[in-house]
Amino acid sequence: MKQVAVESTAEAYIELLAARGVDYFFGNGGTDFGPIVDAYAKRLDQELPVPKPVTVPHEITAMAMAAGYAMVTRRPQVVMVHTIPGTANATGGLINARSNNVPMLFSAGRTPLTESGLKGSRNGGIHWAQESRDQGSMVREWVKWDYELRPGVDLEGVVDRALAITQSEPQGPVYLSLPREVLAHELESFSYSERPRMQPNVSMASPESIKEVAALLARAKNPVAVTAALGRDPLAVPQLVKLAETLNMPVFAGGTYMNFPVTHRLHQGGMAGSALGEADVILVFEQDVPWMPAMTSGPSETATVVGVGVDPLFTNFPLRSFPVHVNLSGIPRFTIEALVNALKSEKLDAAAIKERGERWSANHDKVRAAAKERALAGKDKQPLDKGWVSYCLEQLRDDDMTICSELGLDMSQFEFTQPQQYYGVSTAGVLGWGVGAALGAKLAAPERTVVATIGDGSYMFGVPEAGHWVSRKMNLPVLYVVWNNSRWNAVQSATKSVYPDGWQEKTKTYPFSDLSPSLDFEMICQAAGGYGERVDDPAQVTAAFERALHAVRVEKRQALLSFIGA
Ligand SMILES: Cc1ncc(C[n+]2csc(CCOP(=O)(O)OP(=O)(O)O)c2C)c(N)n1
Repeated sequence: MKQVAVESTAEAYIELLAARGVDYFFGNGGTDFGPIVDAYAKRLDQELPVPKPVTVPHEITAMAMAAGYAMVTRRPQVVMVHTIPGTANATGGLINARSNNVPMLFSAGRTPLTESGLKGSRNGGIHWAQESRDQGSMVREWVKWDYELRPGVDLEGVVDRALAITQSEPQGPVYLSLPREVLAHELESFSYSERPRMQPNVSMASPESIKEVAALLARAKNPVAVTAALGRDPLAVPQLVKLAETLNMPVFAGGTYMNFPVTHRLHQGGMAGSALGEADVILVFEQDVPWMPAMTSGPSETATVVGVGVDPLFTNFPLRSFPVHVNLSGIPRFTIEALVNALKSEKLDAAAIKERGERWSANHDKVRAAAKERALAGKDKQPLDKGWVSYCLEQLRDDDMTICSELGLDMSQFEFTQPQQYYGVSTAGVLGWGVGAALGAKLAAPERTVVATIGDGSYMFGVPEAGHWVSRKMNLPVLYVVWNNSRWNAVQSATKSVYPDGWQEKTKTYPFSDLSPSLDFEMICQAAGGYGERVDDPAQVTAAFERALHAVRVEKRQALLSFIGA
């Protein structure tokens, strides 16, 4: 046991978070924060251990920063917001974190429990109306666990449990509400065990099911792998490469993480589409929507679909009818490694594997050539072509660049090879993630060049002033690439998909998706001391990227390029 002098439960909480290895405390406070603020003031003054405090002027940004940081480091950070208002503003970020399986200790103050009599009791007009009968109910659907801290004696167990649960697979945020009197409770010392009381759950697929799938794969004529989020665990990626190479199995990998090197001869682009119809075994690695039932016929009746992931049933989804004929639930890196080993005892058909490899390698070359062709076809277009602008950035990209993508550029133009090179907004798609996620990624890996590629709509959802302020305050030079098409294209195309010959198409009127006239977004970044440029000439795209990269890499200040695009 370690004993330290502390003045309050709030201070004990901060001591414990630091001892448990939490690096950052992203805060957006209110009247509930007094005990936390005071304890931080003391500990910063006395140079006592703390998770570094980061003031974030909007909850959307705070949640996305913690998520971006955790996506890079795989370690949970703390976000604390103000009672019910802060919880309400943060909920979108929480839904993204849940959907992206990002660990996080999300917390909020709670209005003081008592009307008078205790240190921290109510003393503000808001303290009555801000009470929720059950504050956790605001977010319970999106967290794995929630709790309200009672008088501080259980503090250590509660924090250890929160951190262990958020890191157990499938990972996702937990919620802790912290009443002001509980935080303000006066203490003289705090004793805690230096060893965390518990570890996260780890699960593995059974040896029998691994053997069954290895035998299936050995016999398969056309095995196909699809994945959207396997690369959340970077160590799973080389394992999938090994498995794919053993069988010369094609891999369709798009989604929210870098799951399989795009330059690999077995990488076949994003969604599998018609290739599924010919497959006899389909391995679905961490993919919530492996095909679109309304658009593709999907696999044949006789194909076997194998789910590989921490929860191949996606238990949180109310409706999901994709087959999981064989369920290899467990940490995918272990499952894939076990499959590779099990295949060593199977009899493989070397000639068939060789032929398959040649076929898919040729298809890979076609997919890459088609992407390049699409980009070059746009090289003279005005308004700018998304493929062309993306291609130009790809030509300048090095291994040390991280791209956080939220509808800004065309990800099929990028040839990512390592997990740290790409992160995408969750498939739950609560927009407003990109601005903050890029800041979190930069905080996690300051040596990398971090680029956020964001639609103009998504940029505005992300409360950009809050992000630019944090960037300036914390010296986090991120490059923002804003696709300024003066519209919500997603809403327009979704309308068109349901009404291809409808009134929108006939009249070219766009209620609820027209964002014109657009803003001079570059000036918003300039207002925060950053470099900002509007780009509308396709011949200037590369030079503009070079100027902006110079600003973030050499001048060490944030930059924003606003591409006037289609
Ligand atoms: C918080 C939130 N509100 C609304 C939506 C619905 N929505 C999905 S895409 C989109 C438009 C995004 O615009 P932009 O970033 O400019 O990209 P574009 O559609 O032009 O490609 C909207 C409004 C959402 N996903 N999240």
